[in-house]
Amino acid sequence: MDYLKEIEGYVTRGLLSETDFEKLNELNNKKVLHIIHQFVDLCNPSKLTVVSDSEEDITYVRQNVVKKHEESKLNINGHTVHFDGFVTMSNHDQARDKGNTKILIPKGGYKPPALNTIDREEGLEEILKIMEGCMKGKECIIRFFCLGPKNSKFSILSLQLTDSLYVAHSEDLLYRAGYEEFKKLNNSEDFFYFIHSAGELTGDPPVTKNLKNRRIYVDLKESRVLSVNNQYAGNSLGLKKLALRLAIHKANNEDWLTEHYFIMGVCPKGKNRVSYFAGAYPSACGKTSTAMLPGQQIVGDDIAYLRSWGDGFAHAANIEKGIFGIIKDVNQIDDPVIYEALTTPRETIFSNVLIKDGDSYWLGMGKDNPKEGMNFSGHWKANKADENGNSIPFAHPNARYTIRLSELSNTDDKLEDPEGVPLHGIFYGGRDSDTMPPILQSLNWEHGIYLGATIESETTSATIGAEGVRKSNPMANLDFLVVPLGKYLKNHEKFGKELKYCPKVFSTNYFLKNEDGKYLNGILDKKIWIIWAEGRTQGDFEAIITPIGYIPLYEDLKNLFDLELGKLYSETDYIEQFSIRIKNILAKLERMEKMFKAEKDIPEFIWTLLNKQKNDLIQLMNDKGKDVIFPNDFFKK
Ligand code: SPV
Ligand code: MN
Repeated sequence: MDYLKEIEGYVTRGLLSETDFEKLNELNNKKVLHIIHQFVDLCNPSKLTVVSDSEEDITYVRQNVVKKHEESKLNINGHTVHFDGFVTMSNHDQARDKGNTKILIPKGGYKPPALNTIDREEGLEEILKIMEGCMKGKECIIRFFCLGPKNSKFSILSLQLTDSLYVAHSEDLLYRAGYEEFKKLNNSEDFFYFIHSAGELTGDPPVTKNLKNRRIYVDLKESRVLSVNNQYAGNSLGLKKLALRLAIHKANNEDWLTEHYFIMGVCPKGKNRVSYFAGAYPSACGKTSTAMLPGQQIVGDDIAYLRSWGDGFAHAANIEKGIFGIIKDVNQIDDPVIYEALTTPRETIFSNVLIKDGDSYWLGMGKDNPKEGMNFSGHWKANKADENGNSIPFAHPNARYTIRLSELSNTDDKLEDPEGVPLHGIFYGGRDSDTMPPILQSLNWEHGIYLGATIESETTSATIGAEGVRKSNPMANLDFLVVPLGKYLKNHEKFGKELKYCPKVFSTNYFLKNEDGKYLNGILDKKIWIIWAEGRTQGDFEAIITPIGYIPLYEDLKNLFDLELGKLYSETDYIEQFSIRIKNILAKLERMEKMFKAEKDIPEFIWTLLNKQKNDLIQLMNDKGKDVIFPNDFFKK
C-alpha cells in the first residue's frame, strides 16, 4: 500500500492539515507512515496533529492541554495541575498498574515469572479490539523523541501517538525532541513506538472512564507498546516505563545495559572534584532525593543506559531530561532543592495534589493543608471517605511533579553530553526496616551484582496494591525485567569484567528502624553515606571488612557528619546502625534462595556468594557467641 497517498487522503478528509502532512512527508520514513495509517484506521481520531521540534508546535501542546482541561493553570507562573482517574482508594489510575501490564509472548517464548504475560496473538486481538475507535471525537498527537542525548551512541528514537495532551505535554518536559533526528534515520525501521489512548473520558477535568479496560501491552517483537484507558504517566507515557521494558530487551541481546538508575555527580566538600554515581532504588525509596541532595549535581533521576567506553570506564547517560518525581514529603528541610524548584515560577505539572484557590498542597510539605479543595477524588473535604469507607487523603501519596532538569540550579552540565558520564560507583537501595546497614561496600564487582540482585523493599503507593509488604526487587528493575533474570545478571557480570575501571558497588538503606519503629536516621543523613562511598572510590577512607561487605569506620563518619551536615554523630548511633544483624540477614538469605530457585539459569557466582555468606555468618555467630555483631567486634580476636 502507498501509505503516503493514504495519509495525503487525510488532508482531503479534513483530518490533517497540509502543513502537518508536509511534516510527515519530510521524514521520508515508510514505517512511520505505516504505523500512523494503521492506528488512525483503528483508533479513528477526528484530528491529527503532528508536533515537530519547533517552538510553535510545542506551544500548541502547552496551550491546548489547558484548553481541553487536561491541565489547569495555577497561581505561580508556568504551574499547572493534572488529575488522573479515581473511583476508590483501591480502584484508581494513580499509580502503575502492574496487573494489566502484560508482555506479549510469541508461541514458545520466554515468560518472565514475575511479570504478567499473555500469548502474543491473543493479547493483540484483545487490545486491538479495545482500541477500536478509542480516539473517536478526539485529537491524536503525533510526536517524535530521542531517548538519550542527541548524536550519541546511547540514543534510541521513539514515536508517540496519543490522544492525551497531558501525555504529549509531559513528554515535552521529560524527553529530548526528536523530529529532526527522525529525519536523519534515512528510512530506517530502527525505533520504538508507542500508541496511547486515554479512552473514553468522563467529567471535568476529563479522566479515563473505563478503568476496567485499562491495558498496557508490551510487544517486544515489534519494539512497541500499546496502552489504553489510562492517564497516569507510569502507564501512559511511552518514553518512560514502557520504553524501559523495550530497552531492557534490546540491551539484553547486545553489549550494554538498561537500568532503573539515577545518575549524579557526587561533590565532597573541600575536595574540588566530581565523581559520578548511578543508583537503583524501588519506587518511593529515596531515589530522586538522593540524586537531588544539596551540594550535589543531578544528571538523571530514573532511567540510564550504560555502555563501556574507550577510556575503560562504564559510561552512563540519562535517557530523560526531566523529572517525574514523588512530591510527598518534599519540604524545605528534607528536600530543599526540589522544594525551591516547586515553589517558584517555571513550567511544572503537578499531578494528584490538592488545589485550593490556585495553590497546590501535598502530603508532608511542611505546611498546614486547607480543610477542603479540589483533589484526585473531585471536591475534597476533611474526613472524606470512598464508597468502601476508606479515608481519602487530601493529596495522593503517589502525587507527582514533572519538571525539566534544565530548570534546576543543581543540574550537571554533562546532561546532554553524547558520551554520558564515567561511573565511579553504583548504589543499590531498598526500604528495609531491620536488616541491612545504612551503607555497605561490596567485596568486588560480582558481590556488587549480588547486592543489587538481592534488593528487598517494603511496598509503597507507587504501584497499585497493599503497602508495607516486603518484596524482592533485583536492581529495582523487577517490574520491567522482560528478559530472564539469570541472563540479565550474567550480562552485568560480563559488562563489569570487561571494564578497565569497574564501578565500585554499594548498598544503602535509609529506612532502618529501632524496636519502637522509629527511624534511626534523619532524612539528610543519606548525604553522608553517599559522600563516604565517593571517598572509598577515591581511596580516602579505610573500612572494616565483614562477611557481608565493607562498613565505614566511626571516626570517618563522625568527621563527615560534622563537615557536611554540622551534626554530631554519636558512637552509640554508629554501633546501632552498623551492627551486623546475623539472624535477620540469614532470614533474608533464605528468602533470596527461594527467589533465585524460582528462576532458571541463575549464574553460578550468585549461588557461590549466597552460600559463602551463609557459612561465614553462621561461623561468625558461633565465634562471637551472639547474633548481633558490633562493628568494633571485628577488631577483636
Ligand atoms: C517509578 O515508579 O519507578 C517511577 C514512576 O519512576 S513511574 O513513572 O510511575 O514508573
Ligand atoms: Mn522509576
